[in-house]
Amino acid sequence: MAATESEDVEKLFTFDAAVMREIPDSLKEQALRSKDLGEVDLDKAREHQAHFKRVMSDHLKLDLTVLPADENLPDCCFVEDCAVVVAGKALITRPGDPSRQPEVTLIKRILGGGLGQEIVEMTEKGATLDGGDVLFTGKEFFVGLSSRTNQKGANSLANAFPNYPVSGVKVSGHLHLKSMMSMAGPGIIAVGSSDHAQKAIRQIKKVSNFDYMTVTLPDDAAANCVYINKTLLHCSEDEFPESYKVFAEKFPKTTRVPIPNNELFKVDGALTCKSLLICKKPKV
Ligand code: CIR
Repeated sequence: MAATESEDVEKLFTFDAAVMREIPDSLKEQALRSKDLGEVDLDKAREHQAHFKRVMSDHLKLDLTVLPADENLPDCCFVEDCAVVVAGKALITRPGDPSRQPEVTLIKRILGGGLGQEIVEMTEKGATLDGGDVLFTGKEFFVGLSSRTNQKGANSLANAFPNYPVSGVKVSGHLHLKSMMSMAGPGIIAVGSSDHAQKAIRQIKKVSNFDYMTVTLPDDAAANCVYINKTLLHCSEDEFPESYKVFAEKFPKTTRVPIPNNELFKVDGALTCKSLLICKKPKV
């Protein structure tokens, strides 16, 4: 990548604000989940959420908006699924599970209000899209075609962001595309080692318009990390010791912050799903 080109991509991973949402009590019994991984300890989940908020505001110095929980929306703390935000524009999604669709109302109000984002809505009938299926590399989008996101949803994304190529990737074995991969830096995709994850990354390599480096993690869940303001937020050593080692070895010079997440993981919550990252003053 030429120097200016890589600086432009870096700018797209640079943020000055974030939106999160508190965890409702109803999450424990009613949040959607793909398998039974045991009961969620709400106190611990909220401790983890508080830790993440501190990383966002104190460490990363983001202007953090924390929305109140809504007991009627048990999955409302997974804000990533409600919008795709790039360089001042926010596509408000239609989440694939109907129980989650009302979550977008407040997210739209906040993004289009004080956070000053240009709002685009999904108008195509039958289109569904979860933010957890959207992998933005800074140069193009890959969209997981999953139980939550369909081709029409991918088309809506392409219409909203016409400057970037959009390619669909079939998701198997996981809720979302980003349940098994994510950006670990500009041009670097962290990916899990399961057959499902490897199948997905092979599809990406076939259809991508640019070259990417991949870092393979022993655990698919650990391949969901967040690269923001030159800092890599990733799994904790307790939860995924082998994957933690890989992050330490492959990113020796990057500031890394481990994030505990084992309670929300029981209801398919990954690290990326906890926040929407915003640039109030985009420079690209
Ligand atoms: C759901 O099934 O919709 C929630 N329990 C978890 C959503 C997690 N979203 C994400 O990682 N982007």
